[in-house]
Amino acid sequence: MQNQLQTQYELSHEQLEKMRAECGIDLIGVTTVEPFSELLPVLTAYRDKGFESGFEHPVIEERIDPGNLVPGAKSMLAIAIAYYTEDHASMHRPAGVRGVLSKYAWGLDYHRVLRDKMNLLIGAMENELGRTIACHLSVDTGPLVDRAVAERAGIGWFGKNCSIITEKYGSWVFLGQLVTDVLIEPGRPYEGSLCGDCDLCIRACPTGALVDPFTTDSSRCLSYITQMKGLVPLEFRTKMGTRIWGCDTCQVVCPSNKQAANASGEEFRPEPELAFPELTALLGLSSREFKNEFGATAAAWRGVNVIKRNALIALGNLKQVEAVPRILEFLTNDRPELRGTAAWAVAQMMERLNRDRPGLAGEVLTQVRLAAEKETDPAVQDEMQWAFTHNG
Ligand code: B12
Ligand code: SF4
Ligand code: SF4
Repeated sequence: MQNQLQTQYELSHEQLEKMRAECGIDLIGVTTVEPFSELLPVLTAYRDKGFESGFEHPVIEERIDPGNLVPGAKSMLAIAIAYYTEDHASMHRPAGVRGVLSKYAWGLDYHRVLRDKMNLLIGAMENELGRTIACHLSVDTGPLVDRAVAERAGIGWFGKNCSIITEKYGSWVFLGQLVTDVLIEPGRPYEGSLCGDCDLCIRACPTGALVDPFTTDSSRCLSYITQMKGLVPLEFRTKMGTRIWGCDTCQVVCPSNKQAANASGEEFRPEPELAFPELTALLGLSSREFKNEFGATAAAWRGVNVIKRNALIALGNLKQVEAVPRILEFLTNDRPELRGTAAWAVAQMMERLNRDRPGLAGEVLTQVRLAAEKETDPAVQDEMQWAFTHNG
């Protein structure tokens, strides 16, 4: 009876393992296309509590039903690609006044890398089966909950920091999935989370975004905040430190990442000038220059103004007095979030300016006052007013 059932599967795990290695995929798992019914209350509560970022696919019913994505869907393949290369560990901030991009944006944009590898996998499966297969592949921007798919396919377990943690590569992996009409035996998920009593990530999170184990309030998460448009809420600006894009804190502290194997591919090898960009250089980039320099990374999709705003915040946090003349130019910029953030950034330096450069301190206050008089955006006016009342 058991043999009869096994012969129904069209590809064995051995065949899949061979294709995985040939296609440069680090981990592969299989699950069914059964709906993720248990996620319905989780995703609904997440939305009702206001924890969503707005980057999630909007229709919850579609997020939990892989079977709808392909006619005759029978299985789902989950893949993981590791991105922590041997160079990540030895990377140091080069000299100069610099910010930092999250490690996930240090190499090539993972969306492209994973899509390419999954397309190779589709080709390999078609070769093996001698037929065209129906497929729906997605990485990040598809309807499915990538982490839930990976967990059910046995790729890893949920950490209390919400990340999928794998035995071999820790949580430094990107996830993708392929819904297909090929019947493959499903793998087995881990039996729950392996975090045990640890709560290091929850204690280390700078903003309290991990409001409960396994739950991130996006509106407090610096990964979201560095990507949001407009003015960053005041309470998070100093907490951003020198983060220009994303946040790695809850993964860096995780013991499961201490022994993580290095990524083997070349795609994510870091380039120090991009990983730790020079802050005043960022302020000077045009949209075209930004696209040329950062367009191939995962840090480019929100455009240059979000990056400039974050660079202004980082300069304010570093109290970079030398950058004051450059920052003051932004008080009359055509972007309200840059005008307002520039006022905040110089206000961070007033104590130091009053002490070390009183002449420049007076000039700063004059320029902020003049800008405030001309300002028409009420939110920016508030920022400038705030800068006046916090002038050291
Ligand atoms: C929206 C989004 C964000 C938002 C919200 C994050 C979040 N936690 O949901 C923001 C912008 C904040 C974000 C940040 C990051 N993201 Co993001 N993001 C997504 C996206 C598009 C959707 C996530 C989603 O659906 N969330 C819904 C909530 C409810 O899910 P969840 O928080 O993961 O919670 C799950 C578990 O907690 C579990 N659960 C619930 N209750 C319980 C109870 C127990 C006991 C257990 C065991 C589990 C459990 O069920 C939930 C659903 O699976 C996915 C891609 C995708 N399409 O899925 C990428 C994705 C999750 N992001 C990813 C990455 C890399 C990141 C960052 C690490 C980037 C960075 N360094 O800055 C951070 C991590 C922050 C964090 N704490 O999660 C990767 C994760 C890879 C991995 N190894 O897990 C993904 C999968 C993209 C990809 N394809 O590789 N992200
Ligand atoms: S990514 Fe940063 S801000 Fe977000 S939950 Fe993790 S530590 Fe907290
Ligand atoms: S830091 Fe501890 S609690 Fe957080 S994900 Fe890692 S093992 Fe789990």
